Amino acid sequence: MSPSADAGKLTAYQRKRDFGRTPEPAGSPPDGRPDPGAPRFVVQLHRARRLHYDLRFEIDGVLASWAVPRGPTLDPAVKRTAVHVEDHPIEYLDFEGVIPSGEYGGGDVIVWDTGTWEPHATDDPAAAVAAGELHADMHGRKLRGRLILIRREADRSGQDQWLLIHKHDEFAVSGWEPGDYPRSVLSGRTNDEVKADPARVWRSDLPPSQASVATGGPATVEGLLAAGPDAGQLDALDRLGPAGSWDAFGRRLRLTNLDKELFPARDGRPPVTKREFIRYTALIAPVVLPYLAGRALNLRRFPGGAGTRGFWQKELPGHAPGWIPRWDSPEAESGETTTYLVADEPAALVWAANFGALEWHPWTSRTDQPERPTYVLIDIDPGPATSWDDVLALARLHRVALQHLGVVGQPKVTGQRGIQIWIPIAAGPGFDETRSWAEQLSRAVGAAVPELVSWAWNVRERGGLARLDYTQNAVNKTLVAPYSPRAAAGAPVSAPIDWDELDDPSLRPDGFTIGDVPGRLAERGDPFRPVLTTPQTLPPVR
Ligand SMILES: [Mn+2]
Repeated sequence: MSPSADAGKLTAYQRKRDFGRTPEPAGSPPDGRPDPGAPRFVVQLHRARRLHYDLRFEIDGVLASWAVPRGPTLDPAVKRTAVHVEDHPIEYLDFEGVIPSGEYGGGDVIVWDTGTWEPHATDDPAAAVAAGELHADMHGRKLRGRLILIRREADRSGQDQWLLIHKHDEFAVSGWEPGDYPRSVLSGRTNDEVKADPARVWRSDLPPSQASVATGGPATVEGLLAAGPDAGQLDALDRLGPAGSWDAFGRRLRLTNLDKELFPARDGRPPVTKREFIRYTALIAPVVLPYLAGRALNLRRFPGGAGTRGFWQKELPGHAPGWIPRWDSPEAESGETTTYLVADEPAALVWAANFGALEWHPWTSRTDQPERPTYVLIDIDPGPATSWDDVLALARLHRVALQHLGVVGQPKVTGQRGIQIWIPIAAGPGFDETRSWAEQLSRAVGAAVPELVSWAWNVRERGGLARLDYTQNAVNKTLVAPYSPRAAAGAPVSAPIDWDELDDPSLRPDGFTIGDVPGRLAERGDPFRPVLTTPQTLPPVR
């Protein structure tokens, strides 16, 4: 295809929009270079004049697009109408936000599903579209298996009408309705939550890698907290006996052993019961979900309570309800975990809490690209001889190093003795690259304070010093999620903090608990939000 033909691909898209008013990306014409990765797709749920789903396939550097009023389905018995619309720019893949009313397509948009796809029975999908029939194998979080688009005879409306069906294959599910899965796979938010606070907006004045930015803050978190159980539902939880059914987040959850003391007493406060832990989980679920959605979740289970020895539970048990979102690891060999829980909806986290999962440890990569992390992790892991002041000093040095590099990273206390820093990146580099980057950064920091840090692998050879653990930057290695409780007396929480709180003399690594984190969030907002909205490219460490 000639460059001039490529340049014309977005003309219709750009002509319809005023980029001074809409937050949508203006997009640039494809540069003609083949993209090395598998082609991507996105489905946006768009509440404009009429609610519809926009199904977009990456083909030759743009997104070939269809508007599907009733949405794609996995149900092979269902035929859906799809209207072929103008190509959209690649930058639209992660567009989520509010298009002002009065503008073209005015309304709210979420990324309802995304992933990769493969054309079936053709290696020229553009020609297949031109010929009126496209077969697409979908590797999304919601959409799986083969979708088939077939152009219908032109009707009097003049619209380019197509039919969308799902093949009878192993991924087909009878009765499957897209409306049952209303949340964004990118942010965990619903259209209502995006409308209430379009925290993720597109800044068309910035390069694509930085253009998706947060305007978030307390208002966002208020909206998210409001998405949790209401007073009536919390009352119902309080009124349940030791076991029973609880309706929350559109699911009926079977809860057990609610009066069991799960976390031992601390600081003169009584032990924390399972009922209180479930309550915290439900309150926090809409806030924590964006950090978990679309990722395999490793659970640390303590069915006997935090005072007992816990264990890792990675395999989703066979008795899990059928609605629990899950992911089958394609790389799993025999004896390894094959099916992981994916907390794509808040009820799934409440189910895990009832299952004794006191700690939630998400993968750093998403299930659609398990070898491509979206966070770099820095773990300041204190040794027996490391004081809290030493941990703070190491955290401050990392802060300075990140500022020097112009890289955004956000700290959180671990709920135990340490501090972790999460650095958001655009999916692309493999784990070898992120691990090596974290090692270079931490070695530069460690060189400034050699008396505090050991690089010995073996804990007995560390002389009680801290370790800057870059090795967690690996597939299926995890750090505890923001806002996850820790299995310890008093139910401490791994709480995100503002960098300036390092200077607060009352800061403690295990000082925030499930009793006070919801109030702290309502008061101060979520300082970790940049981790969701800053897809960075790592600069060289120098
Ligand atoms: Mn649309």
